[in-house]
Amino acid sequence: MPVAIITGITGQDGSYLAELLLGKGYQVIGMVRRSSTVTMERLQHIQDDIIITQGDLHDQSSMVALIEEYKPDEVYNLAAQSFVPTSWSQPLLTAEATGLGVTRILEAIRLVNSQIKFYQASSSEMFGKVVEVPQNEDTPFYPRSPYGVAKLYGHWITVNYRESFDMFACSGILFNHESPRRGLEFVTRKITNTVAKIKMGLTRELRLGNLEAQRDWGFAGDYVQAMWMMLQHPRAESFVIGTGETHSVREFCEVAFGAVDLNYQDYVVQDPRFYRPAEVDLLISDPAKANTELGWKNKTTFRELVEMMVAADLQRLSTNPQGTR
Ligand code: NAP
Ligand code: F7E
Repeated sequence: MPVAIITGITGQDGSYLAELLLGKGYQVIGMVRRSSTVTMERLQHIQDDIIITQGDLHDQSSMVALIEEYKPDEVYNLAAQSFVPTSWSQPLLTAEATGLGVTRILEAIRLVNSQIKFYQASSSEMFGKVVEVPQNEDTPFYPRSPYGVAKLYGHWITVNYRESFDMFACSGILFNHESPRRGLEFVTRKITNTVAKIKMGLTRELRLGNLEAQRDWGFAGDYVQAMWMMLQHPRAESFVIGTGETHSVREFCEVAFGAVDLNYQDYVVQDPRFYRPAEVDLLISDPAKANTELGWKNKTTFRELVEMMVAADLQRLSTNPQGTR
């Protein structure tokens, strides 16, 4: 039975990846940081099938102990401080966790068993103020937030350990991916959750920042398959994963409100509190390499994604108004 460790298993992607790997017959070990409350909401349905163990990206020895104890075949590093606005208010924490945390786990692998395959969750935020449209594996980087800068460090240290120590270390440069399990502060889920609340008469407006920002949004369930495919590929490389389409926040609102027969213009209020010190205006992927070399294809359309998220929020609010999923 292959063994996989997932850091960040309590997050959106961690829960989908755990489901995928269990379905493929893996023993799944999830690293979670110590917390005073339970953060297992996304894992309730598979909690009995996985092993949960404590560890923290800030703590080198917990990483070494984890690798020594569970002897994994594969390690997926999904843990990070992942919310871009927080990276301006907590830039050093972001650098420590999202950046240096990658070196800590790579070092643990190198010291214990350098044959273990490693996946790093890199991000389209590294392209930032894009110098090329669309963005592929060879597009130069220009990050626009402390988060993007930290991810860029994580990406390059992954490439460097691959080249320095011949480790099977992959960097997946994933464009935005969403789902009904997306955290409530990210714009897609903020929109679909508020649309559902408005439809049910629980609130009357949706306050947002920049409506013109454009993103390449896909479905997280499709993207975790690409993570696994990268580690089954004959060579460790970097891959761009995205849909190849871009849509604005305004367009997301239009489709989300439209899904419940409402007009977004009647409810959306622009609020300067949600503008960023530096914005990423346009992201659009060129996933040709993943399509041909991995055989990975995006399956969910933009409209299907938005409608799936609105439907899930309506369903959740009608049965469990306090829960987040
Ligand atoms: P997410 O929902 O925010 O999950 C982040 C995970 O990291 C959570 O499990 C969190 O644990 C954990 N974590 C945070 N700090 C930690 C620490 N110091 N030690 C151990 N664990 C820690 O993120 P996601 O959307 O699933 O994304 C997964 C990864 O892909 C992240 O690295 C993100 O930056 C990257 N990424 C995401 C996207 C996207 O569009 N979703 C695109 C490109 C790259 P708690 O539950 O305890 O908070
Ligand atoms: O913002 C605009 C905002 O916070 C998307 C993370 O998973 O994907 C994510 O980063 C856009 C931005 O995601 C609001 O200005 C407008 O242009 O949903 P987001 P993100 O910053 O793109 C990348 C790939 C990651 O790697 C990250 O971990 O939407 N926007 N109004 C807003 N954004 C938020 N959050 N809230 C608003 O009210």
